[in-house]
Amino acid sequence: MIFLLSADCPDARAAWLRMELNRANYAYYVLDQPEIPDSEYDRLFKELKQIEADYPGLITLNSPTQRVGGEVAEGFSPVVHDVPMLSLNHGFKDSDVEAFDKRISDTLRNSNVEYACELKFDGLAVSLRYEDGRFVQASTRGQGTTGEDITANVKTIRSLPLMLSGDAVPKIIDVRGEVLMFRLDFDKLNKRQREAGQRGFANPRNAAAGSLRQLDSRITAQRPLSFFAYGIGLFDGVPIPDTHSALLDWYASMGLPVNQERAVVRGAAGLLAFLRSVGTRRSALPYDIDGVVYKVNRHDEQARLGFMSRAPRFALAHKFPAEEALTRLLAIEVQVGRTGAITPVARFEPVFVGGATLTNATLHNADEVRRKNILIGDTVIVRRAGDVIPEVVSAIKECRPADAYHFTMPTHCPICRSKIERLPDEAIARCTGGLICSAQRKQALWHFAQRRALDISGLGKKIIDQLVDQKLIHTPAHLFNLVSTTVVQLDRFSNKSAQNLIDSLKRARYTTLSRFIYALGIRHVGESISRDLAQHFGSLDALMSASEEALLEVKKVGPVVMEAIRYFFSEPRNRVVIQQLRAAGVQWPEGPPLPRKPAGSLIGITVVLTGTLPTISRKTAKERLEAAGAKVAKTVSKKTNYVVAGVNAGSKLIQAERLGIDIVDEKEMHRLLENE
Ligand code: 5U1
Repeated sequence: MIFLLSADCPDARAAWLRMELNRANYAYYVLDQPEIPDSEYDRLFKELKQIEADYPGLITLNSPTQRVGGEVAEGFSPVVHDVPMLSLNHGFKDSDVEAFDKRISDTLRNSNVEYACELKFDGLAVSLRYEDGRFVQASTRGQGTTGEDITANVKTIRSLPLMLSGDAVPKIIDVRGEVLMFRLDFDKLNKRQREAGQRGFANPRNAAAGSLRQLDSRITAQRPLSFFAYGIGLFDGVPIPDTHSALLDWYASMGLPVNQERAVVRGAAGLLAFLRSVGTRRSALPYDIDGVVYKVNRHDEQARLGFMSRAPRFALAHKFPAEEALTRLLAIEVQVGRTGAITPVARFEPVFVGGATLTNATLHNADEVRRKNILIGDTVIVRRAGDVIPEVVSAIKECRPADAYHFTMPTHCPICRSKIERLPDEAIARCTGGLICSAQRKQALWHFAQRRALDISGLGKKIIDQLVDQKLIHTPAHLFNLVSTTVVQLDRFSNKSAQNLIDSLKRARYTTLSRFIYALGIRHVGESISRDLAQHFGSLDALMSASEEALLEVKKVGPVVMEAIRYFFSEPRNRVVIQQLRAAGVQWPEGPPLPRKPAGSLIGITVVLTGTLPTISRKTAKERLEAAGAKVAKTVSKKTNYVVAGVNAGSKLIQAERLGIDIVDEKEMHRLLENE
């Protein structure tokens, strides 16, 4: 083997160096068992770099030198996931776990279901594509169907193999898992950041997220990120193991990092025992977790259970209770919302809880403050509800100081001095100032500019505050009169960013009817109702002049929503703003309303039946579906809308899962037949 070390044979030497360095990386980052000293690693690395500099043709995709980050990207391109990245249903209590196990046992008719249990990492879900064993792409989850391309950044994660090892390497595989930062690495990074005069990150999750979102992958390369694999998306070329636990073993055999804190158990008792055992060791783990995940172990059983909208029925995330902390309530102030809603907000002494420093939390409404019996001056328990939204849980009565006092709802708006009113049947008090109130104007503008509404990029809250406070705009229509010479005078604007905002306003003029309806900010009219209204009426004029009866014909529009729509369009001020927006060039394609489907119709829907249905034959199911207008196909393709799966469903179910098609059971099929 002497010739491998010879400098006369650079390709062999480079191959040997790559192998040695990759092995050292795996031993260090995955097995946590360093094989060679750092100085030796650095020496081999330097030598490989030199060979590659002298012979660029020898650079391979799996060379460890390719992890150091490359050129600066302008943005992240979208990546459509071939198999959607799902989320998990959540449970918090033992009874949620018992109900999960019962549901599964009943559906599978198996009273002793086998589960794979894992940790729920507090990181970011990513999908890694390997083709013929080679790492080719990494993407974020996004909203599940489309994420962002973060290949250059993920490539810098040392524990990730750039090439899968072993004989059974698939032609294509999407490995799903979590990118995270170990606590020690996080502490070191924050120390470095502060020493460099930069702000530290609040917690390891934020640090991991911030690192993955770097446009310059050379910066990511300096961030100590880790990865654990826990799932699969698209795959081709080799059959995958029968169980989830075997899938993870297979991943590990190919060199992918798989967490070893996992177990295969049976029944609810097994699941809860796993949770308790992890709970006792949680603080000793070197990374943050926020719970555990239970998955039905057998893949064929997973397939039989199918999915509910965005989450699989075969899995449950059991979250640990939110962390709580004590602090002192300094004040209860009120905030004015887009529709004038007055929300009491608790201001308290800063307190670090659940990975973030909290200083305030919404108290929702005056009744809630009374119900919780919280006085200003109290010592209160705070937490992050669902580990995100700050919440005041309760006051410690024993610590109540003598001068603690009750919150009273102001009679007048703190912003515009208009009267605050509370309708007898409403929990919410409202400022009656409407668009006279600058707080409501700001919120309305922000809502209007949101990505899901007119999508005016570059128009954030701070800019809206300035535009309103300096009386440069009053209504959304005024936005379209802005010129860059005005914008550039605001804080935080350069000539270029001012022009960018003007350009994005130009683009935002071309929208869709449903986005425009949503952007108007009509009470109770969210994105989904806006879509239904646009589809139903086809034009804004038709919607604006719709009668009560016509509005009530729209799916999801009941009396409350109907009233809100009628009230909005009856307001002369709102009609003027709409007119101004149209005059400013805001436009959308309009057409005749779409023909309404006859009741009970599944016209245009393609369904595939597979397996034995519990109560009716496949023949009867086919007849019923066809009678409702559905096409019943024999094979699953991208055109399939639903797969109805019964017991012993086979390859069609697996194909549906791979293509991300909605899988329903017989019960849901009956619901479809009734509702559509
Ligand atoms: N450990 C683990 N985390 N996690 C997150 N497994 C796991 N599986 C997931 C997610 C979102 O999803 C699949 C069950 C679809």
